[in-house]
Amino acid sequence: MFQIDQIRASFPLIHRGSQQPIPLAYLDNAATTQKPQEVIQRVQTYYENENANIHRGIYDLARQATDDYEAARVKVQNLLNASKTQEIIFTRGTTESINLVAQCFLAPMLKPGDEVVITAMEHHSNLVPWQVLCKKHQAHLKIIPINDAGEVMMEDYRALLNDKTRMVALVHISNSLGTINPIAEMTQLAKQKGIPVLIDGAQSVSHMEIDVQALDCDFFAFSGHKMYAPTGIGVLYGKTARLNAMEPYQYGGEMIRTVSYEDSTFNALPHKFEAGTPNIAGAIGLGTAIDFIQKVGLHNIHQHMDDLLQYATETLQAIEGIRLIGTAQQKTSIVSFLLDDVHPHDMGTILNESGVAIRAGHHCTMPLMRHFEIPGTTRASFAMYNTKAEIDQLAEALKKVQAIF
Ligand code: 7TS
Repeated sequence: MFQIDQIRASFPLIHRGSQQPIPLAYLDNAATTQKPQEVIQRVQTYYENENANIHRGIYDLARQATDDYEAARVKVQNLLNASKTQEIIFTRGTTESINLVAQCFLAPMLKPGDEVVITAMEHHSNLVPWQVLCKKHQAHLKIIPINDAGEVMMEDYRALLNDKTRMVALVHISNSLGTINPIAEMTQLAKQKGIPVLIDGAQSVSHMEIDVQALDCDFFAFSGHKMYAPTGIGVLYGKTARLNAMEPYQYGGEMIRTVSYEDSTFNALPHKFEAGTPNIAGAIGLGTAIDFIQKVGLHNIHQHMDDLLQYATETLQAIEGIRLIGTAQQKTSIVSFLLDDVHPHDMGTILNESGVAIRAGHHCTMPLMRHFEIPGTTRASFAMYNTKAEIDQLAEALKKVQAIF
């Protein structure tokens, strides 16, 4: 059972915010979500009772910390349905996961004339790493075009895949438009030609079930902080064969097997990619966030997102002067819009005074904004604790904005 009151009570910041004279409507969840008490408590417990460095101690405390850290890895493995625990690499987040693949997987093989394919709606972190690499190697970054609704044009995508394509990198859910891309079909099309695929799951992993084996993607990246976990922790999933064939990302402790002054050998997966002391508390907190999500149920969360999206779309469309940006058939949890010719930043300021926390700007998708010929949008993005009342609060605030301008 999805009990919204109980869920809201589980998030201290949401609970306190709702008791303010002007209640807080936190609608910036695509940027980062709030954290449930269980996650906050788990991190605190770790520091109070369990803190030790991992993978090296022989005393109980260090063993416990290692076990907890590795147990979190198993939780991630289960969340993604990865076949092996060693395929889960802890990183700082989506951005680092993508950079790791760009530098350790693609860079060593990229040759002049090669091509990398991405969509027109990528977050800068799934665009700039490939762009820089392509420039360095005289390769070409190819962009899958989108239609006016913000959906990828599948025929153009098919036509872009050829024997020069070395990598396809796709956002699962657009952080600016809410579009759910048909990544299963898109991955399959690339795999039929033997092209490796990375999926940016930053916006999807907290809203829908992911099965990396069914998808058959080579890499899948996400951030903990957008799924109720602490900042500074994220994941790169990679197929064993891909990860084994790659050079290490960083060099130092943890990732070595033997070191002499002349030479070093490197550790097995996943440690080969986790140089230095990792974010132990973050990983453990991520494990607790996964437990929390699974207790609520991803299916229930997805359903709630769809309900909120539908309500928000109807409510906003009823306001004269609203233009929605991103009207894909397959869409979830995010509404981006413009109101008359009010600049999104001015709007954000006035909404703030009404207790509405919302993002305004280009959302780290500047080329996408250029595609729509707009400077940016105002964006409401939902999480499991959001309500229709908060969408009403947004709508009322927008009417105030209209009255002022
Ligand atoms: N990919 C997508 C689709 C994202 O939405 C984001 C962050 C990232 C990658 C980068 O994630 P990070 O955790 O490494 O920073 N998106 C947003 C946003 O929409 N507003 O703030 C951050």
